[in-house]
Amino acid sequence: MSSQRVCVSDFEEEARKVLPKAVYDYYRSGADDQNTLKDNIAAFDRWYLVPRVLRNVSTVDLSVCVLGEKLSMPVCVAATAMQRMAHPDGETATAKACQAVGTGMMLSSWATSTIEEVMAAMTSTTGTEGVLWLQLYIYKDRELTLSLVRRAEQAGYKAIFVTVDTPYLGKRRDDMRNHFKLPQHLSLSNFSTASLAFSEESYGNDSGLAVYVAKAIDPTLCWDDIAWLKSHTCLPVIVKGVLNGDDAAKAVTYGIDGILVSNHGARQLDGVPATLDVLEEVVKAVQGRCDVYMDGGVRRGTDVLKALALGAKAVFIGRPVLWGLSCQGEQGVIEVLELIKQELRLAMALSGCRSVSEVSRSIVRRMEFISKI
Ligand code: HOC
Repeated sequence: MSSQRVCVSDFEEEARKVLPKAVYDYYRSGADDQNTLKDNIAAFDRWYLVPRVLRNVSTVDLSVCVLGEKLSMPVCVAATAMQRMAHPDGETATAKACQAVGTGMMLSSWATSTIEEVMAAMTSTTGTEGVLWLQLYIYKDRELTLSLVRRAEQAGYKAIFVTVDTPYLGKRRDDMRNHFKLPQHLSLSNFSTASLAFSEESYGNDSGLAVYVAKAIDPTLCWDDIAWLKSHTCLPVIVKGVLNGDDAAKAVTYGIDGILVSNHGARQLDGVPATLDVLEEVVKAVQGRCDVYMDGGVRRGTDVLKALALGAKAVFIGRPVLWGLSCQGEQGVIEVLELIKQELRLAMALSGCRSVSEVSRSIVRRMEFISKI
């Protein structure tokens, strides 16, 4: 590992220097005043770790089973769009890195590599099929939506994560100021027409992203569409973007296979709680009837441990992976994943947890706010 990069923010700092401004801004930013963006990270400091001692932590097993697949750690790669802006190899480099580290990757519908080529790249490193899940947006055009699902099924993807927090795109000021659009040599590779591939000449004076979403994505989405999706695939369906215990309980009644507590990297509705702060509410609401995952603000091994203690089966990381990819392609992503893995191993050992199953609610305590009346 490069001696200069000892934590995720070292990768971010280097990525900021190598990326074009509009690309860095797009990856980094959140919606509106970005209060939730800051809070996703700050939330982890509101929880203390309360270790157990004298437990022989000479070996620590980080492995976990996620959606039926054994992974080397409870840290997976979140869907982030348009990764070839970060590095020429884009999503294929990220997939290979995941395979090298033994974890799973969620591929964005809006990838700059196809569903099939990402699976091929991931499989090529070890000869065994990689653990890939498809993140799905439900388009106004339902046939188009199902064609993505079919392709994922045929390519050997293991689950569908359906995004439910994006009836419209959140207001991202930097993207508006930058009139964001994809660099000309790139397109959303899973689509064949210029308008679906996000490669039109002009999107007017706005962020092209918001224009694209408003045109293509279905804002009428409701629970019946989850039932519709489930009726059209045999893959597990996980609802991505739940922040409310009542929604989580409702999702269970629709037979979903998991919930991803997510505020979309704080890129949609600003002012929503940090994901860590609602995780426990969701876990309580589902009462063990499905697995609960979380993303948002995870930057350190201790963050992962806190999320596991509050009931997450695994966490997903997005921006840290983009920073690794920007710094050094596949190798950079491997370094970020290994960094967090080693930090998690140390945090577990120092907390007296020898395996993920030994991580319990009792090792975290929320910092109390003292009122100054
Ligand atoms: C082509 C439209 O999930 C994000 C992505 C979605 C961006 C819109 C892409 O940036 O949050």
